[in-house]
Formats: sequence, C-alpha cells, structure tokens
Amino acid sequence: SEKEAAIAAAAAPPPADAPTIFDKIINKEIPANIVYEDDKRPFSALPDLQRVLAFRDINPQAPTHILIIPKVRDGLTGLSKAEERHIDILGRLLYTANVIAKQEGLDDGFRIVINDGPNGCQSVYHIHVHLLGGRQMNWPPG
Ligand code: IU
Repeated sequence: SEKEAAIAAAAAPPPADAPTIFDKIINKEIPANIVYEDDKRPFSALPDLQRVLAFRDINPQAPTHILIIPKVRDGLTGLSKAEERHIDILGRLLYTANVIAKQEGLDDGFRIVINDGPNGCQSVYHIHVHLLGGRQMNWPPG
C-alpha cells in the first residue's frame, strides 16, 4: 500500500556517501560534550583511519550514555558494511569503550550496543558504539 511504501522509504538507509550529523561533531561545527579524542599529533603512530572520538549522547538512555565513533567513516556507515580493512578501527572502538567505562567509573558493569539498519533501529549512518551504564540494564533489550 501507499502507507507501507512511505514507512519503508522513511526507514531506508541513506546513500553510503551521504554526510551525517557526526561529521559536524568531528569537525567541531556543532558543539558536543566530548569525553575522549585521539588527537592528530605530528609524531603519533596512530593512523588517521584508527582515530576515534567519543561524546555524550544528546538523548541519554542511562546516567552514562556515550557514543564512540571513527573520526574517518571510510565506508563504515554501519557494522554490516564492515570489511577486512576495518578490523583495526573496529577493535579500537571497543577498546576505547572500555577505557571510557573506566574513566566514567562504571566498575559494576556496562552495556555496549551497536544498532544496525532499520531492524536494529539505527538512525545515524556513521558507525557508532553506544556505551551505557550507571544503572541496572535489562535483558532482553527493547
Ligand atoms: P542509533 O544507534 O543510530 O539510533 O544512535 C544514534 C544516537 O545518536 C542516538 O542515541 C541519538 O540520541 C544520538 N545523537 C546525538 O547524540 N547527537 C545528535 O546530534 C544526533 C543524534 I541527530
């Protein structure tokens, strides 16, 4: 039906090269509460493609709710687009989530979430790891 088509269109992921709001956060064009950043240092060995940025979610679902993202998307609109070249940045995203969890004092545990595609309720097509903590999380998730 026309209504079903409209719902499907609204849920459809945007083209892979479409910019997202996270580009503006990375470029400091819009403010964000940044909690961690791999800075560009002239003598740092960390390749650009492995640098991450983390900032507080604007609509927090827990006392601590932080998003960890690659500073260069490199085609990684979501986890389902991962290729072998992304293995290092994927590892770094998870590793940094743990570093930040410690920084935030989440010593009793935390939740990591990666939403993918329409069924995963993904809304921003620049891969991001959600770090949630500071309260008892529930299972199954909604
Ligand atoms: P999702 O997994 O794609 O649904 O997560 C996107 C998250 O980005 C969501 O939790 C939003 O609250 C969050 N967010 C943000 O922190 N700042 C923004 O400007 C926008 C979304 I747009």
